[in-house]
Amino acid sequence: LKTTKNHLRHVDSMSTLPSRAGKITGLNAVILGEALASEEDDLVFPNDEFVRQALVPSPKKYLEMYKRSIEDPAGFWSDVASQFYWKRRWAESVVSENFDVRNGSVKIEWFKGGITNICYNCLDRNVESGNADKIAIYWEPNEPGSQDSLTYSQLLQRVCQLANYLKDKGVRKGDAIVIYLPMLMELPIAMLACARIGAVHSVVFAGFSADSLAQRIVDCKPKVVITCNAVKRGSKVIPLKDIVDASLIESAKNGVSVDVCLTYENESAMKRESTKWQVGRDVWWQDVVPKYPTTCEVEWVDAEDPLFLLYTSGSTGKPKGVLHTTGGYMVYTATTFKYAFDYKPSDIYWCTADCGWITGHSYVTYGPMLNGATVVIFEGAPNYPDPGRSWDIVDKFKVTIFYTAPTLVRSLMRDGDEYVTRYSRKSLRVLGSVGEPINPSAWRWFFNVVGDSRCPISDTWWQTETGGFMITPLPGAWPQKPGSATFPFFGVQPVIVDEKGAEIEGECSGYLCVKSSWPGAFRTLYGDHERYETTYFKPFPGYYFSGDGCSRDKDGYYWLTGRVDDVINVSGHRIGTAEVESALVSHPQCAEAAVVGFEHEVKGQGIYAFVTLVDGVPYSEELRKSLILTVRNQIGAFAAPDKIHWAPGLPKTRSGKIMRRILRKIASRQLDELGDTSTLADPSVVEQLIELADR
Ligand code: 6R9
Repeated sequence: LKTTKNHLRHVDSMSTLPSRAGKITGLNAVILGEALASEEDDLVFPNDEFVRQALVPSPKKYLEMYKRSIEDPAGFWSDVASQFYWKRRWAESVVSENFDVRNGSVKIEWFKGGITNICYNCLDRNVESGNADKIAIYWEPNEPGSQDSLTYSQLLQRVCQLANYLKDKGVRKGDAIVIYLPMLMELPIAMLACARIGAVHSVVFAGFSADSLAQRIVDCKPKVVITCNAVKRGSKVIPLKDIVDASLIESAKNGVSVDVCLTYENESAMKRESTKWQVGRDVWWQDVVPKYPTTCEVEWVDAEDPLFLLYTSGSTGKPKGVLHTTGGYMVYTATTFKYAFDYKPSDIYWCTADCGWITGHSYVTYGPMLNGATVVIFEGAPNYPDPGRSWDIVDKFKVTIFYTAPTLVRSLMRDGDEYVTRYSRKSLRVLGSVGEPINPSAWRWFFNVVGDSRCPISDTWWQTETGGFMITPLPGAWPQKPGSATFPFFGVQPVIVDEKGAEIEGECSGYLCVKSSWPGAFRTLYGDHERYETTYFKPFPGYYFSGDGCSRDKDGYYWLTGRVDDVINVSGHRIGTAEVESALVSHPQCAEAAVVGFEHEVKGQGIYAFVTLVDGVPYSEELRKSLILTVRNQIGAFAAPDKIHWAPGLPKTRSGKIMRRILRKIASRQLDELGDTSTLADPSVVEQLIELADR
């Protein structure tokens, strides 16, 4: 209770937020840019017109709702949950949790005993309430010039056909299905079909290599793998089915064989005649699925039954299977979507994330569709055929809410304003950012150039583990500070702790933790509850530890400062340094590798690898390329190191621990800030590394 009170005090400081000075008028949004003491004092106010129509139009309204969500979570969340369809209402206790490892095993349950189905709530509920003919999905293919769309009732029919097919193949409640698809409409269709029959989907981003896919297949043992033959990204054709074939050979070697590989023929990328085929196992989607009935009984599930598994990177080489359940996730993604984007039924919403990441789960598929929103899905790359493509799509579909990642903002910013300003973008009203901290200059460009200084930016901080937004602006509710994710969402109690796990109050920096659960929280790591507790609940007992550093300023705004563990964030993609290291050392000529992140102008962070070669092997350009190729093959192109630094030795402590602190400094060329190297087993390796820095 004490921390809750403290937290409410932080939030209360908002009621004394600097108010808009009377002298500044006439602008849509007022930017107090000039005589700033620091970024903390840089306030961007929402314009009056926006505030008038906003769902949460003032700090006061937010505070009222926020206070209730903290003081009476059960009341607050059951009111929200009642807007959904429940076959049977949950039992007496809305939430039951043990959040403190010191009191036994960590357990989180929301709406336990409630019986529902998230696919039903996304589709049937919208169809039955008058939205049958509303567009659910606009699909924009890689090549400009055409488009496709599905209404809510058409989407429901497609989902039912696939659900019936899967049932026919023996898929039952609780069975896993791996989905390895690019951004075709079939990707959300597949997710929703699984949810409809209670199967647990595990979407694997279609940029992952055969080895990474195999690793995930071996872990979750799916009954069916759903993929397509190929995809075109920009001008490049990627033969996805070949990757799946290789991964299935690899999985079989590890004792996991998959009976059915349902393959969508993505004709524009590759004809079926050119696709390699294993008769008996492989089935063309178009040959079987359309033959099934367009209605399918819903499998009613408990709120705590698993909905999906999504593998994410941690600080060891083995990806973690983050498990989300049904009821709490449903309520949480729907509510966060609605408030953080100030969603109105007339909005056209486009999130550029791929469904292979959590953002595509919560904010391409579930959150928006639970609200009956119209969602744009784009198959291609944002710079093809040119860097104006995003704005072309915005104008084409009259997108009102545009949600993307800082890496895209920075790369478009580099391409020049003219690619933006040649399009109207008048439809836009809310912008969003996710994946990594957005630097104030990119924020400003996004705000001024893309949004014509008219659209608030929701810089949403959250994680695969949190299921939905945790710290985020509510557009229209309060002034923004470029680079700050601002304040916690309803029901979320962030705390900042020091190394010892003691909560720090007021203006401070430290480790970002969360006190007590929220409905969208993950419930375990698949098959490894112990790792769940060790990673997230043991570092600071009593709290969920996010792995992020954070500071809070004098006005109570939160500023995320990046990961504090061995996870790096490249173009918003989470990559464990250990995963890249283990790929590198699998190369026969690599003896040892240490990977760190370094600041990268466009990607946010780049991957910097120190590599020690096997004795007697000389450095060569060819070897450099072959090392990079190894990582591409084992993890995926997005994890390829930007820099290989030859290292005759690595700086290690006497107990053999690599001192990454020193490697980070070398990677960023802060050579006069190496700090104390005296505890190294062999301090001379540092000089050698500096000598080889630009080789
Ligand atoms: C949603 C998502 C999670 C990590 C997280 C943090 C970083 C995400 C951010 C942000 C600053 C934001 N992160 N959003 N940092 N500001 N708005 O990206 O999930 O892939 O699990 O990554 O991303 O470091 O810990 P995930």
